[in-house]
Parts: sequence; structure tokens; C-alpha cells
Amino acid sequence: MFIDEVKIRVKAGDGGNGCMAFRREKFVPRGGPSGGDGGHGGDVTLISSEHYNTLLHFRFNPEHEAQRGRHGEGSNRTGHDGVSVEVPVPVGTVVYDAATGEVLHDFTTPGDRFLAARGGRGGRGNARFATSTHQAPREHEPGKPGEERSLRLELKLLADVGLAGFPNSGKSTLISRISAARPKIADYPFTTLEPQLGIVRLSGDKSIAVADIPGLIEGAHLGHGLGIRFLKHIERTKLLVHLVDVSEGSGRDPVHDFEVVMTELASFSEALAAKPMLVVATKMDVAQDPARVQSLRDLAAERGLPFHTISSVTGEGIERLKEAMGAAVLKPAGE
Ligand SMILES: Nc1nc2c(ncn2[C@@H]2O[C@H](COP(=O)(O)OP(=O)(O)OP(=O)(O)O)[C@@H](O)[C@H]2O)c(=O)[nH]1
Ligand SMILES: [Mg+2]
Repeated sequence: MFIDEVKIRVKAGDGGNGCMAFRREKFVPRGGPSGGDGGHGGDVTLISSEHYNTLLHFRFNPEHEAQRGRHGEGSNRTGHDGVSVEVPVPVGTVVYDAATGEVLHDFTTPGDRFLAARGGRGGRGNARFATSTHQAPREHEPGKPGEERSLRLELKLLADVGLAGFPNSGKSTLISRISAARPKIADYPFTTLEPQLGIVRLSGDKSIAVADIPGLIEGAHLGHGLGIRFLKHIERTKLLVHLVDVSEGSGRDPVHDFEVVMTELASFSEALAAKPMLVVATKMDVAQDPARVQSLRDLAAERGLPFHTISSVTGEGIERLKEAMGAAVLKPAGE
């Protein structure tokens, strides 16, 4: 199951209490203070890992607590520090404070760490308070509580290119043609129920990550179809590839399809709709009516968007499209 939003609670360990004790030994009258310090509480740290692709492992395990520090003891024995906890999250996870909504951390690379809850400091034992004029201190401190907070984790796939379009427009077929990804493909809408990444190899040892997401229909922002909640996975891409079925089989008008999807993208985020975009007419092998293709080509020209025609069945236009995607994504910043 693909889970991309969870709430979790993290609680660091409390610090151990400092101890109050005095040396009591035979033949040593008036032994000095000997209360040891409490140990520090363990931390809870989130760490990004490539071994996780979803937040599913939090579903039944939303509470993460680190161990408390042990109390200090007599004879100047310091309490042991509590054991810290490391919690793995997939790369692409954004951490929010559940209460304020503030972004606390954004995991963009593997092995990145975020201290989610700091362990409490151990209290000082009375031995630490001794001075030349205060030789029998009775002061000692309690440990400080460990931090505790509620976090909302949101996974946003890190892809260079996002595929957008109606259900059944051929998004999954395209990604299976250009990458090793093998999403489910079928001749009915809403085949794809969860986002998937494919790595597309380009010439010169370069590669780009492409995200396939469930298709959009009119009113998706109102919850129709699978809604627009998956759009967050293409929110951070550099390029959108907008697929439009130009075959008669869709039973709809390509220009209308294009505009519907644009409206849904914009209702999710204006910035998403304004991203660089390639317009791609799909299923050319079964596109009998050239007027349908031309109407989409004209629309793309009107909007100043590059236009491609492909067939994932015959392979027509696929190499050119890959090159165009690579060029758009890999061009140096600022161009
Ligand atoms: N003839 C032909 N059929 C295609 C082509 N590309 C995709 N199809 C067919 O179109 C149907 C839908 O393809 P998918 O790739 O599942 O479409 P999708 O856009 O991923 O659909 P959702 O996951 O539902 O959003 C399948 O039956 C494919 O075999 C093509 O280039 N030519
Ligand atoms: Mg699909």
C-alpha cells in the first residue's frame, strides 16, 4: 500500500535525576558529597533511507520514544545515558509540526538526519555543587524532560519529470516503454492508483526520474475520480509531460481534455500549472483523424509549448521525446 501522509509522535528520553549522597566509609569521618549526575535521555532522530518508498511503516507504528537516562547514584556514579532511536523515512519526506503546520525539515538526499526530539539533560548530582566554602552541598537537580512533539510527515516523490493527463491517456504505457518501471496498464480509467517512479536512461550516462501518477478528470479538485491529492508528487518536478489521447477511442476532444487537465493542475497550484511543459499526442498508431492531432498542435503553438507525437506501441516519437525531456531537465540552471 502506498501511504504518503502520516501523523507521528516522537518523545525523547527524560534526563536521569542527579543524586544526593555523602561518602560513608569506616575511618573516613565526614566524607564529602558523592552524588553522581543523571544520564542524558536518548534522542529521536529521523534519517532518510533509500530502502523505504512509502510511509507505510508508520501506519501501525506512529509512536517513537527514546529511552530515559538512568538516575545518578552514590559513590559518584553517573547514570547511563538513554539509548537513542533512529527512525527511517523515505527520501522526499517533508516534516511538518503537526500543531503549527511549519515545515521543520525536507529530506532530499539519502542519509540526511533530522533531530526530531532532543533528549533531556541529566540533572547534576550534589558532588558537583561542592566548593571550598560549601563542602556539604545538599543541592541536586532533577533530570530535564525529553522533548515531545507531534509531527506530520508527507512524502513527495522526487522526480525530474511528472506525467499528467486523463486516465487511459497512456502515461503508464509510456513510462514502461522508456524505463524499467512496470506499472499496471489496462484499457480502463484509473488503472494507476498510486504514484510510481521510473528512471529513464539517456545518452552519456545521464538519467532522469519520471513520475507516473493517477489520471485527472474534470472536477478532480472536488474529489472526482482519484482527486488531486497525488499532484503533490509532481509538484517539485522541473518539467511536466502532458499526455493527450488523440485517437478516436477516447471519445473526447483532445483540446478539451488538455484544458480540463490544466484547470485541475491550476486548482491544485498555479505554480504547478505554470511549470515548463511538453504537450504529447499519444496513440498515434490508432489516430485516424489528422484534424484531432492538428487541433492539439495548434493549441500547443498558441501557448508556446513544444509539441510531440508518439506511439508507445510502434515506438514512433519516443526517442525524440526522451531527448526533449532530458534537454529540459538537464540544461544548466538559468538558461
Ligand atoms: N494503440 C495504442 N494503445 C496505447 C498506447 N499507449 C497506451 N495504450 C493503451 O491505452 C490504455 C491505457 O494505457 P495506460 O498506460 O494504462 O493509461 P494511463 O494514462 O496510465 O491510465 P491511468 O493509469 O488510468 O491514469 C491501455 O490499454 C494501453 O495499452 C499507444 O501508443 N497506442
Ligand atoms: Mg496509469
